[in-house]
Amino acid sequence: MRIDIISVLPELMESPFQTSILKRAVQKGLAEVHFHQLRDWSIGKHKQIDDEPYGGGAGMVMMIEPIDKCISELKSQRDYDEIIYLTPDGETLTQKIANTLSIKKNLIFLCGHYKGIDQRVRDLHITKEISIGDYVLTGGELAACVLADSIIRLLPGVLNDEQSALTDSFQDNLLSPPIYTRPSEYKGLVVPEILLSGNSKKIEEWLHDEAMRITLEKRPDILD
Ligand code: 6GU
Repeated sequence: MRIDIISVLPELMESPFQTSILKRAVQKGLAEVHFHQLRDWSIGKHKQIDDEPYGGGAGMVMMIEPIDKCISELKSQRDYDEIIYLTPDGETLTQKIANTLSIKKNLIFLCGHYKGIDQRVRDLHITKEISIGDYVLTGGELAACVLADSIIRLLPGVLNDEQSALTDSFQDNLLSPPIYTRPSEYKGLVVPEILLSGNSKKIEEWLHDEAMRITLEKRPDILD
């Protein structure tokens, strides 16, 4: 998979891809992440990329020309499955969306800033708009990192068996059951006996019952 991320602040997104699991995914060639500084497609000697909104109002608007030039150049090099605009008014990211995007080959993420982008960019190029939740960030960059992380960890070979994405919360519309590790007792707090029993069938049943109980308690809305 290849992800091209367009932003005025690409440096904000470097470390997540230089650390731990995402770093290894990139090193193994399972994911390619390319950053594009939007100012490289800016106009005039002032490197302008934003301007005042027509009709007035507070805040600046990201101009169509630099974004169109950048996206058009990328599109001339390969076919993209989706061109995604990260925006608080997009569709809220879910595990289902991450799953769907994880089987694509080439993606563009466009990070918004200021008041947003000229509507004509959305009409011309954008195929999907994604938000990571009902709150407002200073820009789309952190959301782009969240989206990329949720997708890349699903690519075959990125996680090992112990980290398997198949047992994630949400993957089967259930939250994860409680987990424990040594010691079996700490300051009088004990691990449920069943987990120490060695009876794998009983343990599996218990884990499923606990997952169900916790989902009913915390997130009944995600149950089928
Ligand atoms: Cl994608 N962008 C911004 N600026 N704020 C957000 C968001 C995106 N998702 C949630 N809040």
